Amino acid sequence: KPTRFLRDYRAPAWRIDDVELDVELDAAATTVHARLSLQQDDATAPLELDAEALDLLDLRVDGRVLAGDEFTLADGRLVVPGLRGPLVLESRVRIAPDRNTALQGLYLSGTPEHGFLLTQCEAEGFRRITPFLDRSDVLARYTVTLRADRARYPVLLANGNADGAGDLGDGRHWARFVDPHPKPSYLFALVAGRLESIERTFVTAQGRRVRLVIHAEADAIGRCDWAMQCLEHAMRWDEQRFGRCYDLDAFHVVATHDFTMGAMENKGLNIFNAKYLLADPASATDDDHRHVLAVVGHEYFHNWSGNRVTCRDWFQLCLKEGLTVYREQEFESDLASRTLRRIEDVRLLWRAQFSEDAGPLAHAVRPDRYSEINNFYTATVYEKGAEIVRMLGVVLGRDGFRRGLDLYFARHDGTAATIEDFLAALGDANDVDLSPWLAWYEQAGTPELRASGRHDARRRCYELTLEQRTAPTPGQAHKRALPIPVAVALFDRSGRALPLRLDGEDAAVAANERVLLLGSDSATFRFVDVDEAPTPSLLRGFSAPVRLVQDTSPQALAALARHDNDGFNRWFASDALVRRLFAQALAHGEPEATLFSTWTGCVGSALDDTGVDPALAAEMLTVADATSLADGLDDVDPEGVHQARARVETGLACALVAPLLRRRLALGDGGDLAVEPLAQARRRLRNACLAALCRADVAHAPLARAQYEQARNLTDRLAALGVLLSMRDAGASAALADFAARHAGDALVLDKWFSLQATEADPRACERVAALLAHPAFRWSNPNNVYALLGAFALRNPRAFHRADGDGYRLVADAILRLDALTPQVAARLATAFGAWRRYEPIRRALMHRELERMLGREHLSPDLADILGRSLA
Ligand code: B3K
Ligand code: ZN
Repeated sequence: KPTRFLRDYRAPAWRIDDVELDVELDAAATTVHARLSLQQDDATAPLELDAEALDLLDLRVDGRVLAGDEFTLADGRLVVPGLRGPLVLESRVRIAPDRNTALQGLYLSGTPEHGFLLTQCEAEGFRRITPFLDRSDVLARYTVTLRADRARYPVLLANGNADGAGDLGDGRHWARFVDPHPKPSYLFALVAGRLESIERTFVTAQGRRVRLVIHAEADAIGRCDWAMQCLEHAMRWDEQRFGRCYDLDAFHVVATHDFTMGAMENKGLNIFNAKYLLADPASATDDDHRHVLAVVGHEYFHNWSGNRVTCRDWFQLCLKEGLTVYREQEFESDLASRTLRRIEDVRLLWRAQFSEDAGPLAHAVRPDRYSEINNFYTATVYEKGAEIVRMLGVVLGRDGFRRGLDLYFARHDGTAATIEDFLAALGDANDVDLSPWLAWYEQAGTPELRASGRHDARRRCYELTLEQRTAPTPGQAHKRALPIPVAVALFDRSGRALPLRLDGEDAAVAANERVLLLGSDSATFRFVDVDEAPTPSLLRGFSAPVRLVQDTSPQALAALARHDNDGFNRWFASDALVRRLFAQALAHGEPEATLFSTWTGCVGSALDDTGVDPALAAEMLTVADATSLADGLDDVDPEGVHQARARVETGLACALVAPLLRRRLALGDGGDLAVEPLAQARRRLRNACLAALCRADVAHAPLARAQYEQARNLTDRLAALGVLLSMRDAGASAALADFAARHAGDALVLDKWFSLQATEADPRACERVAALLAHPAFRWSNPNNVYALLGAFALRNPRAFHRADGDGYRLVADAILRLDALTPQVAARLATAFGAWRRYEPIRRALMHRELERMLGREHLSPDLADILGRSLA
C-alpha cells in the first residue's frame, strides 16, 4: 500500500448526504443495493469510490445503467469520470460473508448453521460492503433495510432507530432502521441471526426513554447481567461527570466470539468481543469483571467522543481514542479503585508503550504518515494519547477541563475534527494557549525527566532542578522540549506534607501538592521556608508519561513507600526500589542486602497494615514484569533478566513468609461470589500472598492445592492453578486436565487455560504451545484463541519466546505466516513481537533478524504484515 501523509490532506471533492442501503442477507451470497445522494464540491474531480472484495452487479447514475466502459474498478477504487453533481448513484454488489476470514466488512461469526452475520467497518471495512467514500470526514444520514430468512435470522439490527418491520411472505422478513445522526461509514453496523437478549429501560437526564438491549447467543445470554449494570452506570456517569446524554431511542450491544479486537463503538449498535462483555463469577475473573466495566464504558463514551464528534482523518485517531481511554480510566477510577486503575495503566504504559517507543515501530501519538492504518491502533495512540489528555486535565484542573470539553463538543458536534481543534477548544474555554502541547502529539519517543534536589539550610530553601531529554526516534533526529507537568509534594521527617511556596510567591498554596510545569529543557524551582531537607515525592499520580530519573536516596523512597498520602505514589516508590534492586541483581548476581531489607520492610509493613487498601498491598507484592524491567537496557539477555527478576521476587517472598501467612489467614477463605471492589481487592491480595508463599517454599503447595479444590469462583481457581503450574507441582498436570474438563466447551475460559500455559516462565513453554496448537479448542481462525496462546507466548513470555536456540522465534514466525492468509490484522499484531530485535544481545538479534527476513521474503504478504515487517527492518 502506498504511504499516506498528513500534510497531503484534502477536503473531499464529493460529499454524500444520504445513504439508503437495502441488504438481502445470506451467509454465502449477500446482495447490497446502495443509493447514495452525492454533492460535488470540486467540479473538476472525477467520482472515485473505495470498493474492495465485492462483485459489482450494476451501477446507475440518476436511474441510468452505466455501460462497462463508463467506469473502472481496479485496486480498490471505483472511478466514474465525467460526472457532475448533484446526482444519485446506485450500486448493486454481491459479497460472501462466510468466506470473509479477515473479519472486516460483513462476516459470519461461528458456523454457517449456527452462527450469525455481523459487520466490522473501522477503519476501512465499509468499502467491503458497498462502494463508498470510505473516509471519516464524509458524514451521511443512513436508512438501512435488511431482508433475511426469518428462521435463520430472526433478529435484525442496524444503527439508529427502528422504522418498521414486517413479513415478506416467503419465510423471509424485513426490518428498517433510520439513523438521524450523520455519521462516517466506519460507524456503520448490522447484525442478523439467532440471538437472545436482555433488556432494560433507561431514562436520560433529558427525559428520553431508551431501550437498552444486550444480545448474545443462547449459551451466553445468562452471562450478560454484569455488562448491563456496567452500561447503566456508564450512561449515568457520563451525564454526571461530563454532561453527556444518550441520543437515540435504543442502544444495542451484541457479543461475538470472532472479533479482531476488544469492541466497536458503532452508533447505537456496539459490537463486543465476548471476552469483554460476558462475566459472572464462575466463568470470569475479577480482572475480567473490571475489564467489562471499562470496555462497556469506553464504547459507550465514544458516542460523544468519536461519534458525535469524529476524526477528520485517520491521522487524528488519537483524538477519539486518547480522549475516550481517558474517560474510561476516570469512569473505572470513580466506580472501582482509582489507585489500582492508575497502577495498572502505568504498568501497561511501561510494558507496551515505552517499549514500542524504543524500537523501529515508534511513532507519534498523531503519526504524520501511514501505509496500513490498522497497524496504528497501538499503545502509543491509545495509552500515550490518554496520558496527554490526562496531563491537560491536571494542568486545567477538573472544572477547567470540563469547560474545555463542553466547548469542544458544542463547537464540533456533528463534524469531523482535528487535534488542533481539540487543543483550541480546551484553551479557549480557559483563556490559555495550549499550542505548545501539540509537540506531545507530534513527537515520538519517551522523554527522560531528570530530577535533582538540594536543600540549603542557611537560606531555608529547597531547590528542585528538572531536566528533560528525548532520544531520537525513526525520522525524528531532533526533539523539542515538551510541556511536562510534574506534580510534587515535599514531606518532612515526621511524614507531614509541607506547605509549598515558590520563591517570589506571596503565600503558600493551600494544598500541599502542586504541579510544576517544565516548559523548557531544564528549570530550577526554589521552594522557600523549608527548614529541613525534605523527602520529595515527584511525578505524583504519574503526572506525565516520562522515564523519571531521580537522585532520591533509598531511605527517602522507603519513607514514601511507607507513608506517602497517595496510594499510587506508595506503589511508585516501592517500584523505584524494585528497579534499583533488579539493576544490582543483573549486574552482580545479588542485590545489595541493606537495600533489599529496606524494601522488604516497606512491603511487609503494607502487608501487616489492615488500614492499607488490599489492592495496593497486592500490587506492592507484585514485582514489575520482565519487559518493563528491561526498559532502557541495551543488548538485553532475556534469560539474565529473568534470573535477576526471579532473585528479587523470590527474595521478597522468602523474607516475608510469616506476614504472608498471617495476612492470608486473616483475609479468610475468600470463597464468596461478591464482585464489589473491596471483595475483589481482598481476593487479589490473598492470591498475591499465595503466589509469594509458594515461591518461597514448596512446602506451601498444599495451600494452593486446597484453594484449587475449594474455589467457588474463577479468580481463585485460576490463581491456584497458575501457582501450581509455576511451581511445577506434581499435581499441576492433573489440575490442568481437571480445569480443561470442568470448562470444556467454554471458549473464553479455555483461552485463559491456554494463556496460563503459554506464559509460564519456563523455556519449555515453547514445546507446550506448539502442542496446544493441535488442541481441539484451538482454532486458527479465531483471534481470541490466537492471542490467548500465541500472543501470550510471544508478547508476555520473554523467557521462552527469546529462547537462545531460536525455537520460540521460529514457532511464532511460522504461525504469523499461516495467519496472514486468514486474518492479516492478527498476523500483523503478532509480528510486533519482533519489533524490538535490535535491543537484544547479538545472538538473539541475529535470530530475530533472520525470522523477520524470512517472513518478509514470503510471497503474497498482506499489506498489514508487510508494513510491520518493513518498518521493523528499516
Ligand atoms: N474503535 C475500535 C477499534 C477499531 C480497530 C480497527 N482495527 C475500538 C475502540 O477503540 O473503542
Ligand atoms: Zn476506542
